[in-house]
Amino acid sequence: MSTELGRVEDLPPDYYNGLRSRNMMPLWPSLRAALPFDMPSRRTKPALWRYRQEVRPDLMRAGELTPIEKAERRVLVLCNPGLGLDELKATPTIYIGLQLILPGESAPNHKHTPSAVRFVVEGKGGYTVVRGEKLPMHRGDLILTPPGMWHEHGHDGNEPVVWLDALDLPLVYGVEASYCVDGHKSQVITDPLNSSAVRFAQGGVVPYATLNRPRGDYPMLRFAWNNVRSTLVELARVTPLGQAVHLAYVNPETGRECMPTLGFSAIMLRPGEEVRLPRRSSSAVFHVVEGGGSAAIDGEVLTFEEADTLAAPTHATIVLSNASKTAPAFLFMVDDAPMQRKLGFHEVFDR
Ligand code: GTQ
Repeated sequence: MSTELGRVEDLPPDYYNGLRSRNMMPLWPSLRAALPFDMPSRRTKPALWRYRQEVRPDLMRAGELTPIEKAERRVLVLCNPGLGLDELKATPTIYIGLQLILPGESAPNHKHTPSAVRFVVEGKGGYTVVRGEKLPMHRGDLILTPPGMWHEHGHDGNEPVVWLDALDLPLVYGVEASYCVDGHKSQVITDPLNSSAVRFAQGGVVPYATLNRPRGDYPMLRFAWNNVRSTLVELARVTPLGQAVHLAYVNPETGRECMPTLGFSAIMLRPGEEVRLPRRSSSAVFHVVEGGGSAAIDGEVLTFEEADTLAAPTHATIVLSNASKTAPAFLFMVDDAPMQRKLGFHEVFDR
């Protein structure tokens, strides 16, 4: 098989320009770029956004500069420098924003084609209403707003509330399918008790009626951090050192991923622990819930603290280390493995 393929310069200019004028292109000069051997070409860089020194001050300033009515969603978007800032991408498929809502403010009801989740970073009293269900936002809680589901945010407390938004916006926008519908008015809260989180509070047992009805797509909309954290601590007791203590957020009725394109998981690093994650074809974002340490992403070492956020390209080698010899560290992880699995090309490599 030939490895040196013909170049544009090898073609008569009038032929090449004629092709272009008729909206055609020869494949062979671009074939190796479109389908490189063995490893995709990646523009995404290993990246770190520091919360305390950088993101938080800028976000609080946005709170002073831009009233909520002028923002609808007051969000600073984490943009991967390798992908160009205007693309609003942390990775090729993952959008990450940090959203601020101040006491008394609300973000109006709408729905859209991209999938979204919220992961709460700081502040008490925030809530999101999804499908008429009022979902409290405590630090570390994961809240789902599936595609096409009405959602709005509010605030009953008296301090700034910040959460991380993760959306598959780059993917949905990329296929020219991204749009939003304005709800014009607030939802009626039909479920003030957040009953979907109550029903599935304990893994392994589900409400009996679940067995007699078709699988609902999104039976559980909020995953409380205190449950996830305590489950990680228990899982750590039965996981060999050096192997990742890693939990996936799933649909409790199916045991499969809880959203269509993006995957969500939580990792505990035991005191002093270093773990090499299996290398995977999916891209990922990490958000530090508790503790500090470092991430070596394709060999680039990034030092993280609580509430920092990191991005890793597809196919990256990732080694996570806990800097503390006495305290655990906890990370929330977003990846695009569900999309890759559905498209049939997700891979986990031996090394
Ligand atoms: O809160 O509904 O960061 O619609 C981007 C788009 C948040 C939201 C974002 C959104 C939202």
